[in-house]
Amino acid sequence: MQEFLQCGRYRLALGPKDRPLVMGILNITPDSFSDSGQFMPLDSALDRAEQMIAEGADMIDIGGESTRPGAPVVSLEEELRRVMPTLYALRDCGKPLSVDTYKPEVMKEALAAGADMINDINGFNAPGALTAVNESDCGLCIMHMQRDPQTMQAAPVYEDVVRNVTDYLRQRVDAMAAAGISRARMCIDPGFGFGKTLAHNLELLKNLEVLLQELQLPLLAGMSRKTMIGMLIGKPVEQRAAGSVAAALVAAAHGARIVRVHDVAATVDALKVWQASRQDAA
Ligand code: YH5
Repeated sequence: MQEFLQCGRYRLALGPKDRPLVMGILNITPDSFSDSGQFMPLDSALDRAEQMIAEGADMIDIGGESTRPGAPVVSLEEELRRVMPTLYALRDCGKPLSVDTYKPEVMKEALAAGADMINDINGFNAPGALTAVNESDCGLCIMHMQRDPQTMQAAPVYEDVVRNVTDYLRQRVDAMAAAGISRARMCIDPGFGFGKTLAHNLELLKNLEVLLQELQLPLLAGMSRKTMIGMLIGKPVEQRAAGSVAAALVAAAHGARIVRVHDVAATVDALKVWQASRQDAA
């Protein structure tokens, strides 16, 4: 298993003894800006990013399209209008900047502007996605999704969810390696909530070790505030912080090396306590 992730300007320590890294979520979407239908103004986005960094975020994941189940598709132009100013403004914030996109044109623009990582919920499947990231040395998060954000939660079915997700990720990793992309840049993600029932999500969570064993790549887990947490605790999205922190710890205990979260301060505290209690901690 590789002990670091090549991530643009950064080389992130992800050994088994290192504390898992916290990726703070920065949504630049209308539904993330509480009091109007407008998209988040640049100032609020920068404030939120600075706050997450002060709270201990190890990296920032900038997203311009909501991929919540059934959320509307955003045009290329609109996504660029949301993501690019934020990316330029945060370029020298001292932390690796990830961009959450499945559009090759956004990947190219983001990398030209200095993004350190591309986080693709579609596993770099779009025509042109591999070419878009090939020439750079950015980190790559390869996520599993069944179908697409509009239809994925209709009736997800798997023969064996752990097997199917592992096979999908292996196929993507192999295709990317065949295109000349170094494995040192890759991390994998089972895609919690992306075409999965609660039972599927829990089956994956309990078996992250299988993905790790089979693919030998660092694993990123994103469960923060998702419906699976809501179903387990019976609470609306604004009351899911403690449940989300617990999910992040469980993922870490099962071998996740990066957790993607909204509640950065609470997650960092929890991971510090967990890390100190480990027999083999660095
Ligand atoms: C992920 O798991 N998820 S966007 C619905 C929610 C709350 C949060 C109903 N991008 C992932 O965060 N990238 C997203 O409440 C991601 N892994 C990676 N790598 C969906 C999301 C969310 C959806």
